[in-house]
Amino acid sequence: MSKFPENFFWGGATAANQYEGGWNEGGRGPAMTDVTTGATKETPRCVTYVMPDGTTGVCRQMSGKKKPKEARYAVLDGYYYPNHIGTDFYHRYKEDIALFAEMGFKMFRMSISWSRIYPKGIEEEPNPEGLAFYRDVFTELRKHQIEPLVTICHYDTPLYIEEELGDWHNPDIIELYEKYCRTIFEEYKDLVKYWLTFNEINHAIMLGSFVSNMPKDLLGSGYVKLHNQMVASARVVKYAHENYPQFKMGCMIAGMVSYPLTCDPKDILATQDRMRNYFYYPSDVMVRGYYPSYAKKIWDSYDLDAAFFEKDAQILREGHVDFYSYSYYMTSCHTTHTDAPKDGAGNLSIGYSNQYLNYSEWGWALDPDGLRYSLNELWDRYQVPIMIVENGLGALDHLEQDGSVHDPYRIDYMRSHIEAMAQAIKDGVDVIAYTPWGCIDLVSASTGEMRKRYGMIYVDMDDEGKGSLDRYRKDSFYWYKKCIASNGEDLK
Ligand code: BGP
Repeated sequence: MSKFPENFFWGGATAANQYEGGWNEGGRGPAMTDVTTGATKETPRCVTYVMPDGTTGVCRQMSGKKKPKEARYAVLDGYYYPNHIGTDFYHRYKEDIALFAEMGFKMFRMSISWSRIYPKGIEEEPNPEGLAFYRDVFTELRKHQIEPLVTICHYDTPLYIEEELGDWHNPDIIELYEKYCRTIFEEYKDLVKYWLTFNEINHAIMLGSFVSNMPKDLLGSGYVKLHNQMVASARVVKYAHENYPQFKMGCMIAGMVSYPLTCDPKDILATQDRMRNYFYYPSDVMVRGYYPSYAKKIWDSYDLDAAFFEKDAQILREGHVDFYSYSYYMTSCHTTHTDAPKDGAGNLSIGYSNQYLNYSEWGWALDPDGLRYSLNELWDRYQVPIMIVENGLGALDHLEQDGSVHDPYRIDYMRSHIEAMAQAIKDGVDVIAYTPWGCIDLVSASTGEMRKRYGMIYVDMDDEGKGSLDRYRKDSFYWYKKCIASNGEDLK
């Protein structure tokens, strides 16, 4: 008997801003990702803008610093914006979905670009061309018996909302998001059953884990932003449950999984704090329907008024999700002994080196046991079905003359994580889906690079946007196909 349940959702995951392209086609409006430049692991991504007098400027995307008030975000000559093309799903979705079907996908995670449906986010009527595009995509998936898993917002709130309306700090955005959701729910009710309200919703409060010495008010404002998003999520979850009982609604959390670096009890406590602050805080609310008791301490530490969070208790209770989903790439270590060596760059957090683990070329810890550990922790905490909706190895691949790509490192990574997932299922965890990240090569979120590839399908495109965009099957493509065909048994 297979270690995996019979209807297990094997598949892959993508996001519109990194994959779809067609950024200014079909009536689509811009998102922040369209004014974000390419970069490398050493140089940060920047957003570009123009001042009223015509001078231009850039500011670091993740620094927490904003452009000058009077400046307007703009696409400038002389910069490269990799998200404009992504890897061209917009024009090649049929070919790509056929490849996913060939691998045997049961589920495909993708996102809808909000600004393709409502270009600024504020229009009365949706953009019919945008609606038609996703209808065609979902129909194509259904033709191949692939279940869509749709992220409603994956790092791409319409730029107009970010720039003119004050982003998610402004509670008025909640209504705009609700309108967008009502539109897509009604439009795709016969095609889509599984929805994720926001990608990595804890992103709003993770800034402090990327950048040290962030100003306190900026960190605190992340909790306000997150609260508004969680209220928006709860409202649409409630609406979906009342109007589309067939829908299954999920949260999506960045897997900020931490270990204590030593057995010093101070490190144990510091790590517990960290897991709560960055990882559990949003899902404690979204799954259980209320703020955890430790929340008050966090609000106090940022001088935030508890009444602001508590006023929405009822809707949070009424709009809790049906399942939990998360991205899992790595773990990081934490300690109060600050002289310990740091683990360098990681997209999810900056921590301390774990002497028992190896690290990827981008400095991400390779830790399949951490997947099993986190699955068990999450199951014990929430007791709802769990989807692993992102996992994978960003690595340099080489396209051979004959069109092959030999990526044994990726196969090793996937094998060890699938084995860990099987062990977690044996431990008793209800895991229902595995959709590894970037199943087809796409633009990296943190660096904007193409060279950081996750796919089982290679896309001919480089960091400057040069390439034919042709698709090639990597060795991992054939390996994953066997894995799926055997329901996770054949991992050789
Ligand atoms: C997650 C994001 C994805 C994806 C992934 C890999 O945080 O949800 O959008 O990009 O990380 O990260 P990167 O592309 O930076 O390697």
